[in-house]
Amino acid sequence: MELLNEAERADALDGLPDWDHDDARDAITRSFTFDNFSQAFAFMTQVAMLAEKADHHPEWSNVWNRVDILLTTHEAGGLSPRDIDMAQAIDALVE
Ligand code: HBI
Repeated sequence: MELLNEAERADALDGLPDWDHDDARDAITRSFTFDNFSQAFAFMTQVAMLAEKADHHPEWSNVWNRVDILLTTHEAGGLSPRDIDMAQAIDALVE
């Protein structure tokens, strides 16, 4: 799996306005806030099923109604198209 080059990364991030680039990790991050823990955990369940299907898993944490997600491709050592695809699929869950 190939890393995104700088131009590809810039293009991808233009299409993901709610995600931030973590320079240190070459990762993308987004924080989601829900009304309560049940909604947050239901969202995590949906993301978990997407992740299993894609064999591409988030680094994440949950505190009550908040879910923080970081995506990067470990085997590539940074951002790859798989992260962009996963971010788009996650965004579609909350649109
Ligand atoms: N998830 N985010 C992420 N990055 C990976 O490189 C990755 C993964 N899930 C599974 C996976 N790689 C496997 O393909 C390998 O660890 C075997």
